[in-house]
Amino acid sequence: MDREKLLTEARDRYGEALILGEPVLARAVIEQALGRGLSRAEIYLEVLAPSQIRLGEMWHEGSINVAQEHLATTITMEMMDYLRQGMTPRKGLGMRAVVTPVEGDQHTIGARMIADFLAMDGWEVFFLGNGTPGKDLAEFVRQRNADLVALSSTLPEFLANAATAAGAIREANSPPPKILLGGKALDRTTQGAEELGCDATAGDVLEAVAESRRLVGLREERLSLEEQLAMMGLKIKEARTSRRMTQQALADASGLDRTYISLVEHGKQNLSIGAVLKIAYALDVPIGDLVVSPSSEGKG
Ligand code: B12
Repeated sequence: MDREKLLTEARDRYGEALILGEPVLARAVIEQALGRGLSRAEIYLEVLAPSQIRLGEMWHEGSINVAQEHLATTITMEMMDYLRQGMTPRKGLGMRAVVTPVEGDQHTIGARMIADFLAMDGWEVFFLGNGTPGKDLAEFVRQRNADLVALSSTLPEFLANAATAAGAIREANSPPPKILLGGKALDRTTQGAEELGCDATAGDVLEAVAESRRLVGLREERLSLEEQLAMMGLKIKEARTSRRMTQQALADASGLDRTYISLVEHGKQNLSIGAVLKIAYALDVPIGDLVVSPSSEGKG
């Protein structure tokens, strides 16, 4: 079965298991997805994350209640624990990161994902499961001699706590670590990193990893071919879906096969320059937008 179909099937079945509140079924879906060759990172990003977000919509619409949402969130946390155990991190970077939701914010899943992807990237990561008061966080960061603090804020009303934490961290640490801010709250504010006392903001997990590296000066690090293809695949998929194109439409517009596009989007196809050009033209994006690497400049 094609990867896109495998992912869709895993997402649908995992979503059903969450709504039913069936941890055993959820685990079986994830085990089957792994058995069928989907990577742990793909399962994190394309099965667990969208299922949680869908769950939020259902809760918002009132089609599931708070108890069902709590159980489903617990199941996803358990699946993340399970997936994390089998992850093989890259060689150690010699960098330490503290990852935490901001004080008051109980949304921990996004922060946990950032922590896990940083760990996979070779960082030594301390994940503080719950929002920690700024002063205690600053002290912890000092004790651990962290190079980076990644703060996660889902609710905009807690962004002020990110600024407070950043202030406390800077006061207690000389030189201070780099401070990265992310999470859904950023979609609902016009405030930028600087106003919130942080060094940078980032959107998703891949950006978080790239931006973290840039902040601590790991600019020259090269991506492996596998990583570059995975990131390029995600960029292509992002550009295609934002243009509301199906894989078939992109295949037709680029003169490539749909199965080939599917492999590309999942980072499983080593593309020729010609194929990259065809895809860039069909999507009407500059080729440089598709070729990303952690060493490229991020936003400050
Ligand atoms: C699960 C959940 C909860 C759980 C959280 C449990 C837990 N242990 O995490 C509980 C029940 C506690 C909860 C509570 C509330 N919630 Co809630 N919750 C959700 C839900 C369903 C899923 C969140 C989630 O896990 N998403 C999946 C993760 C992977 O996505 P993410 O967090 O956005 O993270 C991604 C990025 O943002 C980014 N990222 C995240 N952190 C960081 C950090 C850095 C440094 C970087 C670079 C990137 C980054 O990377 C991640 C991967 O791409 C969402 C629905 C939704 N649409 O998101 C609502 C949602 C976030 N909640 C919402 C609300 C309103 C609440 C409550 C106020 C409800 C209430 N009336 O009590 C409370 C607030 C409690 C509090 N003080 O925090 C609203 C927020 C609306 C808004 N104003 O923004 C949402 C959107 C639901 C909705 N549609 O209304 N919630």
